[in-house]
Amino acid sequence: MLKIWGRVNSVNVKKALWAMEELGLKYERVDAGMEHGVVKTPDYLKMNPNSLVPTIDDDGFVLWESHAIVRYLAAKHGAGTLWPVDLKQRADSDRWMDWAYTFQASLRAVFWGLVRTPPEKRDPKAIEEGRKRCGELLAIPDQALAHKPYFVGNSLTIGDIPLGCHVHLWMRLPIERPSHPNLERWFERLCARPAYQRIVDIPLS
Ligand SMILES: N[C@@H](CCC(=O)N[C@@H](CS)C(=O)NCC(=O)O)C(=O)O
Repeated sequence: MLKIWGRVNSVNVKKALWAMEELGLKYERVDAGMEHGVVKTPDYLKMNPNSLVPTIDDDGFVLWESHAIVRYLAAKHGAGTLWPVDLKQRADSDRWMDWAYTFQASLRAVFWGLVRTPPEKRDPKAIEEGRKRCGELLAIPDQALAHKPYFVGNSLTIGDIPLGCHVHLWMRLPIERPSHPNLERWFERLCARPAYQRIVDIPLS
């Protein structure tokens, strides 16, 4: 039985869970991280020495790093759907997976500042700088989505998954956002997917 450790409000756990749900996999989830603890226990550290979530155990095969998990599960269960079989399409989807980290680096200050920091401890300058930089960065995927519904063509692939989770935070934060019409349409498409509704589009916390 596929097992995953991670709290549901973690953006990186969401990537793995969303992929699992899109692939129709049965799994058991164990709450771990932040208030749930677990990640510093000797047993967990044996699986994941980073003390971070997510971690999966697939019949004895233990894996951490959310993007590696998404790639592994998609390659195993989603050839031709989440996992593009064409080499160039897969490289394209890999590129967007990796680019999600570029966006995350700027989004972090905004999300943590507004959602996980009490008002009296917030750093408004860092939040505003992050917000502006995120707005600039998102012009890049907005342009890429000008003539296609998903990053790699006509259907959802691994290329949409990490950014789909980070962009959700961006879209749901109480902030001013510059207009990115293609990206907004892509986000609406994600929001129409039952798996995205169950896993990703939940209240920010
Ligand atoms: N690069 C790692 C980062 C994992 C990570 O930073 N996880 C965060 C949650 S998003 C975490 O474990 N934070 C500590 C905690 O929840 O206790 C991945 O993508 O899996």
